[in-house]
Amino acid sequence: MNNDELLLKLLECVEYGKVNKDAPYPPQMKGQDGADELTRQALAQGIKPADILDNALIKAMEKVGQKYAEKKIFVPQMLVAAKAMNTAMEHLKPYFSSGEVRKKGKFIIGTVSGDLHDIGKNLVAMIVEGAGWEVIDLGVDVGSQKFIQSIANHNGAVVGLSALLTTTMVNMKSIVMDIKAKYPGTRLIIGGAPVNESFSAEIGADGYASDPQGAVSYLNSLVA
Ligand code: B1M
Repeated sequence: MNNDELLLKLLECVEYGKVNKDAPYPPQMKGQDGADELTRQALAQGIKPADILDNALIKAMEKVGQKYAEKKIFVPQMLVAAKAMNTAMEHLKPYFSSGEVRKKGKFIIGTVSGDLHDIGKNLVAMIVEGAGWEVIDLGVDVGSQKFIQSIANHNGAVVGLSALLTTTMVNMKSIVMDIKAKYPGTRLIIGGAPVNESFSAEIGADGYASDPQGAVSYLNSLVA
């Protein structure tokens, strides 16, 4: 398979939730290589990790989101697609997170309360780590207290909040307020599909990034 064919096949595997060769799901792809094998093959073939991410994995998730919005698929299909994406990302992680040894600072990140989406947050964590920051990843469904406890343990850390749902982005406001009340000097950046610059300003966050590179630029500007 040439590079384009391979990326297209990988996109399909993530879109339809084909995790690896042994996975019985989806039935029409039984016995075929899955996201696991094809990501390894793509790397072995010399395709850049950023191209694998942008041209196969993220595109697949966009298709999955589109089909879900059109009610052509439902939550279980989104879940298997996410599983396939996470399997592929495990192979890319070493390329994104092999940052320089000397760390620029600490970055605490979590997906906010009520929200279980972690693919975007994991990508931000990986790429920020690769840019030379120590990352403390608190996971998903993270509320004020967990962030505050982590700030207490990591003095001076910058905090990143991620949200993917319009129903959970509103939780960012109370988290920002609680953190600022306890640690007024803490710098906070938010991101995730439903939020934007003006929402960030409205809730009193210090920054907004639409993608991982934006988060890196914001963080680096603090230590420049
Ligand atoms: Co969910 N889901 N989901 N889902 N899901 C969306 C977000 C949705 C847009 C689908 C749709 O309707 N088209 C929709 C939200 C609608 C809305 O609120 N406007 C939706 C819904 C409705 C739901 C449920 C409510 C469905 C239900 O149960 N009825 C439910 C909620 C569960 C919960 O959280 N409490 C739900 C559940 C799930 C799964 C668990 C099945 C699964 C998540 C699995 C996982 O994450 N481990 C899932 C998935 C996979 C999606 C879609 C298809 C893909 C999300 C994704 O990973 N995108 C999504 C549709 C879509 O996004 N097109 C959808 C790829 C990822 C790389 O992008 O996360 O945007 P993203 O991250 C980007 C940027 O946003 C940015 O950088 C990342 C890389 O570029 N970024 C930051 C993110 N965080 C940042 C932080 C920063 C800076 C940048 O600084 C701190």
